[in-house]
Amino acid sequence: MAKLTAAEISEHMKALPKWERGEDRIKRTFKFKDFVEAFGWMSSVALVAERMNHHPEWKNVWATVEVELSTHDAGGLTELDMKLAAAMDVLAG
Ligand code: H2B
Repeated sequence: MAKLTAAEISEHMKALPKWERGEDRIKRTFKFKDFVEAFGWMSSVALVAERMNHHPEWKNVWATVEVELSTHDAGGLTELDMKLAAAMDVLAG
């Protein structure tokens, strides 16, 4: 999986307005009603991530989940990060 160019990343970010761009990653904080909603969403995302063989870095504190996506094997952002971010947005409703 090839690292995206700066121009390609900018293009993808238009479809991911709630995500913030970091140096080699994208980040978003998701807020839910309570812990069960947050953990339920994480469980749904986990199944997608496993199917993609692409896994998030995330931290859950009660109803909040802080997510960072990066492709470690590529040392930066790839299409996989953009696809997983879009899937997370859809699953969050
Ligand atoms: N997830 C992410 N985010 N980046 C990777 O480079 C990656 C992964 N690589 N999940 C996969 C697993 C790899 O380590 C295994 C061996 O397939």
